[in-house]
Formats: sequence, C-alpha cells, structure tokens
Amino acid sequence: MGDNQRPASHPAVYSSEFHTSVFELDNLPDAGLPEIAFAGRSNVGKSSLMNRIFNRRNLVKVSSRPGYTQSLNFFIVNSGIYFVDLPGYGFARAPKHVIRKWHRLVEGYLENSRNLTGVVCILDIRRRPDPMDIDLLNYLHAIGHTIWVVLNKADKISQPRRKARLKEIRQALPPFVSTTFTVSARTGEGIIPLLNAILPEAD
Ligand SMILES: Nc1nc2c(ncn2[C@@H]2O[C@H](COP(=O)(O)OP(=O)(O)OP(=O)(O)O)[C@@H](O)[C@H]2O)c(=O)[nH]1
Ligand SMILES: [Mg+2]
Repeated sequence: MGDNQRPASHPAVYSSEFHTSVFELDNLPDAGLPEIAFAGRSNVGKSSLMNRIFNRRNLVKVSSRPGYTQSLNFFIVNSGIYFVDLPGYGFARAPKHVIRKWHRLVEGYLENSRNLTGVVCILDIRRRPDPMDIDLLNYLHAIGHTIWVVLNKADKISQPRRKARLKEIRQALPPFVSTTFTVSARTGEGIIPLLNAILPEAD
C-alpha cells in the first residue's frame, strides 16, 4: 500500500489509492480502518469531489450519466482511513431492481458498518434539497451517524447569488444540520475547510 509518490497537494491528504469495489455486503473489507462515506443524489458530484480531495484526475470514476457508480468503492487515504464512494440515489430512470439493490447495499452498509466515522452528504448548491435528500439526512441522523453537509458545484453560482441560495437551502434542511460546506469539485474551492472538518487530526 505505497503512497502515490506525488507532491502533497493538500496539507491533509498525502496519499490515496483504490482498494476495492463492493457489490455484496458479504464482501466489505475487514481491515478495521475508520471510514468516511460520500453520499448524495446521483450526478451531484460525489466521485468528482473525491478526486478533487485526492488531487487525482480520474482515480474515482466520474460520468455525466446519472447512476454511474453502482458499487461501494473503497479508497485508502493517508494509508489509514477509507473514503467510500457510494452509488447515488434519485436516478429517476433506474429500473426497479437497481433501486432495490441500491437500498439493500447502501442501507445495509450504513446500518452495519462499525467503522463509519461519518457521512459526507453532498447536495447541488443550485437545487433546493428534495424529499430524498431530507430523508437521507434524517435517516443518518436517526441511526446516529455524524453528518457533514456539502453544497457542491459552487462554480455554477455567482458570488452575488450565493447568499440567497444558502439561505434557501439552510431553511429546507433539518434543524440538526448546523453547518454547511460550500465547495466546487471543479475549481477546488472550499475543499480545505471541508477536510479540516472531516480529518480533524490530519497534519
Ligand atoms: N460545474 C461542476 N460540475 C461538476 C462538479 N462536480 C461534478 N461535476 C460534474 O457532474 C457530473 C457528475 O459527477 P460525478 O462525480 O460522476 O457525480 P456522482 O455524484 O458521483 O454521480 P453517480 O456516480 O451517478 O452517483 C460530471 O459531469 C461532473 O463533471 C462541480 O463542482 N462543478
Ligand atoms: Mg459517482
């Protein structure tokens, strides 16, 4: 499990590598490492955000086609923590059996992983959180997970319009969400404050 031999792009992440893709709950890795999961609506930029954090162009597979990520994808960060890319929800055209499988896999993981430190819940800053987003947040809160709410694609909203967007989004979020992180996977804006929150003990 060597490092990337790349210059440190960020004070908190100095190495990242793909570990495994999990399609069945029986195959979850049992290394006992702490895990941080990335969840959110399909196409919101989960995989892109992870690439940005890793400073890798395509370590995590990205597609403009919604529903691209279908498995739980485990990456080892800084040789000691898993970042887990989850398949997105709300992919309207997904066949029913795919949606059922998503629920089994993702919920089974979220409810049973003993190593989950928290879940990064990603929203599109251009859109009001919808009932599926709110359901996910309430569900994670109910099962006791730490949640970081991230508003991605900030590059798509001009500075003058941001304040009103943030206000609208925050009003729609459940009251237990006290902080949001505005980021752009495309430009890298906001990534350092996010990492400082999710990796508090990083150098
Ligand atoms: N403008 C802009 N586009 C983004 C940003 N993040 C992701 N995208 C684009 O959004 C699309 C979806 O990105 P992904 O990272 O594959 O999204 P995902 O959430 O992993 O999607 P699924 O795997 O389908 O759940 C791609 O075309 C990305 O290039 C961002 O910060 N800004
Ligand atoms: Mg993805």
